Amino acid sequence: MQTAEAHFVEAHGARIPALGLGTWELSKRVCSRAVEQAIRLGYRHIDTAQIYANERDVGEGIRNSHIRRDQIFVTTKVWTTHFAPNDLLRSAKESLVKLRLSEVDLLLLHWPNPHVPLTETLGALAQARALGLTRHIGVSNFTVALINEAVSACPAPLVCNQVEYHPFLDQQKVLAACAAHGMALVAYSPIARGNAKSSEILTRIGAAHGKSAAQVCLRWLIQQNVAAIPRSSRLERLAQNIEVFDFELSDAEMNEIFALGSPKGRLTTTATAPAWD
Ligand code: 1BO
Repeated sequence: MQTAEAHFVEAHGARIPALGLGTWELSKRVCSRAVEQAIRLGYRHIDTAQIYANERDVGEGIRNSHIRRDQIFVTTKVWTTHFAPNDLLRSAKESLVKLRLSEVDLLLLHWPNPHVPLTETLGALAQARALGLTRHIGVSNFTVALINEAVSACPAPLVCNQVEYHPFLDQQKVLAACAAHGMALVAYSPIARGNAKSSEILTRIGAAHGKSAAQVCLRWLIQQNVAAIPRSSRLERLAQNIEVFDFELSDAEMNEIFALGSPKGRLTTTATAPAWD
């Protein structure tokens, strides 16, 4: 059987494991246990963020798994209130202290912030990379226009844009912009926060492969060369989410799923996103 460890999305020298664990809204023991269990199940990519307030828990989970540091890909993100250059570097160092790591694999700007010049923030992000605080840098929740602006302004390659992406949200323009710049797309909320299971189409396609609607969503993303970071703290769900490398969706099935997407299918609300988004 094919395993998650063998699948990567590559961009500017970064090898991002195609299936990772998202940790948004996980905290304390639930978070550290989910991280530890995920790694034991074969996950090699863990995603956290300063604003999730769980970097300590994520670090503890990684240590408890006893995985070798070079076997695991760790992403964290700088929140928008720390985009002034000195503050960004200070904040990135603070994340490393909380994670108890000497560097992360990927450091992202979590959300665009129109109140701080992007060039300055990107300069500091590139400096974080030059200082060895992170191996790679990227952005999150960037629109096509902002991706183009960021790529021209950044002194170092941006390896990814992490955005909400699932069958009900059409992200083809963002995906095309990332591809045009050699950037990977990393999908958060990839199973639409559990909404996948109420889709008759996803359920039917899954049944044809002996898989769930959620597994179909993940497979659909991976077949687009997108990395997916589903969140779960339940062992059986963690195990199911990684069993997506032993089947293949046909072109007809892929297209049927693409047809479910709408530009209005976003689930991340202004209650969770910064007010200026
Ligand atoms: C506010 C957090 C959104 C996903 O990272």
